[in-house]
Amino acid sequence: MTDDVLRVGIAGPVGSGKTALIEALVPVLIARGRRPAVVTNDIYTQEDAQHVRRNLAGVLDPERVVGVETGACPHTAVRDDPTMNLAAGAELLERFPDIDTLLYESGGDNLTLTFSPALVDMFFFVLDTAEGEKMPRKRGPGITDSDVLVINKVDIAQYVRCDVGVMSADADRVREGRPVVLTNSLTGDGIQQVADLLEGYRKVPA
Ligand SMILES: Nc1nc2c(ncn2[C@@H]2O[C@H](COP(=O)(O)OP(=O)(O)OP(=O)(O)O)[C@@H](O)[C@H]2O)c(=O)[nH]1
Ligand SMILES: [Mg+2]
Repeated sequence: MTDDVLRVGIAGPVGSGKTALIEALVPVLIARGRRPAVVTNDIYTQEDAQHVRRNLAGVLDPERVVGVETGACPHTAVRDDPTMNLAAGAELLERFPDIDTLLYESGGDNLTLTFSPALVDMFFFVLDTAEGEKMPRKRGPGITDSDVLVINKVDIAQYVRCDVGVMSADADRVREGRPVVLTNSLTGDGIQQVADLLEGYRKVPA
């Protein structure tokens, strides 16, 4: 794995919008001159990989999307034993040596999920307003320690009695200043800010 490839994990509860975030982020990264590729994780299927290929048709070469079927708990495949994901990333880089950004979507999991530092350089944790305003207060390493906390689906907050102001203030408090971004991944609101934070990440030289 070369040092000039930025490896980014994307985690969060089931259905929070991880795939939608990737589908919104990739075109923005490409417009900024980056050359991304995507590895998705599902337990039994290639569902998310197929979704990304379909939704990014004409934007991202479908060959640059690989679906890993973990067969086990999502956190096992990205934290405890990331062998399958490391192999998927290495295989992508071998086929497309120009890749400079590898996005790894974890399968949906609980608030304790983190990534192995052997697999990613930084990770985003995606919550959504429909999970409830309380979520940041529940903490967990995904919420407190991720490099960027994304609060997605701000558009539907009003329908699920979620006060986005409270949710984001609680997130700021438990994260002690680490970035929090409010997004609507279907319209692209907040995605430029997510891209800024990704591009602002600097690897510590080995
Ligand atoms: N209204 C609204 N819907 C969204 C937003 N982002 C995602 N969705 C919808 O939420 C549903 C789940 O989104 P996904 O992107 O599949 O979520 P995910 O976290 O990748 O799901 P898993 O990989 O299965 O854990 C889909 O129907 C999306 O269209 C958003 O910002 N606003
Ligand atoms: Mg997904």
